[in-house]
Amino acid sequence: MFKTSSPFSTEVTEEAKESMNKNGYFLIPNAYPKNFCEQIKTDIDKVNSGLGVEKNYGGSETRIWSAQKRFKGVKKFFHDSNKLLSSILDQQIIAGTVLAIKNNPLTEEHQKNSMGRWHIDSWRSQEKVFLFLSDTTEKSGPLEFIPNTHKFLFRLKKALEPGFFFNHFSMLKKGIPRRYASIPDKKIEALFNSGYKTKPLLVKAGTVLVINSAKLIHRARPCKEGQRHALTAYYSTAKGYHDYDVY
Ligand SMILES: O=C(O)CCC(=O)C(=O)O
Ligand SMILES: [Fe+2]
Repeated sequence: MFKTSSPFSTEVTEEAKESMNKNGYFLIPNAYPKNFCEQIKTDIDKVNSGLGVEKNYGGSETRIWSAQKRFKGVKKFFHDSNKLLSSILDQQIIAGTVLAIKNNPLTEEHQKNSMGRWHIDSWRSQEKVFLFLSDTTEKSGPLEFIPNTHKFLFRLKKALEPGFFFNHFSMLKKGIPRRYASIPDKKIEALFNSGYKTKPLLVKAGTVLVINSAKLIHRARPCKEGQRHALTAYYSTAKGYHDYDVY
């Protein structure tokens, strides 16, 4: 039923490598066929609780970790993604976990969860490979990021700006090193006013994104209508990070 060959040609892999170095991301449309995505969505919809399953934002977001161990299609994506990223980084690399995520619209009482979502994932290097399983729209809670925020000079300047990366959100858990840094919405508004633009990923199901999510400022836009399913392979995470024995 599934294609066994890799969906990423040598050419695409070379382009991805170049674009990762320059832009911190690369998009690959039509990497997987629709029926491949639909099967994984059906698998995801059957899981609602158990080991390695989280509900967030008032139940509007379901996170299923170690999805490569649960679903056949995700296992294929995991292998393809490992191969792709190993070529991009010129080193053998294996995802620590694959997250399967499902977003439903935020209910009225959870509207506060639409704020405070912009962040970078880590202060260390971190790459992620996404496979979008649903067509995304402005309203279905697409991943969005701000191009050029991965650049060294931008990061240096903002690391020195009070309240940008180092602010009350990111200082909340005293003594525990935060894996990601939240950036206040007001600071993001100021960025937009100074000419930076958001790039919401309005894509067809089957699109793959490679992104350096430790550098590019991003968020999942709050879902207002429709539904969004996606996979994310996590690289360069701490050992055991959201890796569950779900065989
Ligand atoms: O769900 C998404 O599109 C992004 C989520 C995210 O940025 C994260 O989990 O770090
Ligand atoms: Fe993130």
